[in-house]
Amino acid sequence: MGHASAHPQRVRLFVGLWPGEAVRDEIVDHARAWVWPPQARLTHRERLHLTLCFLGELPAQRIPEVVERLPVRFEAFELRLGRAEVWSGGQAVLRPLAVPGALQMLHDRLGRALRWHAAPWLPRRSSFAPHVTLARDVRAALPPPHVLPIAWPVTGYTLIESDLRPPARYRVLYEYP
Ligand code: 3AM
Repeated sequence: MGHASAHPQRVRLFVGLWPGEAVRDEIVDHARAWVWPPQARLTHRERLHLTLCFLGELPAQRIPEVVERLPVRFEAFELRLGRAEVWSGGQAVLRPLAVPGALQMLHDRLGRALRWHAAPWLPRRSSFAPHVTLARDVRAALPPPHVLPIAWPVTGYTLIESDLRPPARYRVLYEYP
């Protein structure tokens, strides 16, 4: 593909929580307990994540600026993923039973840090609905009647590039702390 063209390369970035292997396995097991309609597109195991802050597209040469803004105060916390929902946009999600204060603060701190220099378009106030997307194009999907909460110890956050060129993939660019 003509990726190295006269146009500056643009990258689609977001900051998120990137589960470890054990948590990925548990989320995949959980997704198997749903009843999916045939058209459902399940999130591949290696793409499972929780978005903290979506930055959108920017020129690749601005990545260092973003990285410079990324370190914010961070306290480890644990999520308990246990709310399975289907959203009206056709997204099946698994959500934490509660939003720990440390998660909300991390979201707010990242928003402030990134809005100033790296991403002035970030909304000043945005409702934060932390979720892991399990599947898309889901009109009628049935979550399991009982969800055994998945404990996810969160020890840091990551800057991720969402490369939409086929085969679409996520690339972890930086990990904090
Ligand atoms: O698809 P999910 O929600 O799991 O949260 C969105 C997405 O994760 C967010 O970035 C993540 C990786 O694509 N996102 C994507 N497009 C967005 C947009 N246009 C967006 N957030 C806000 N506006």
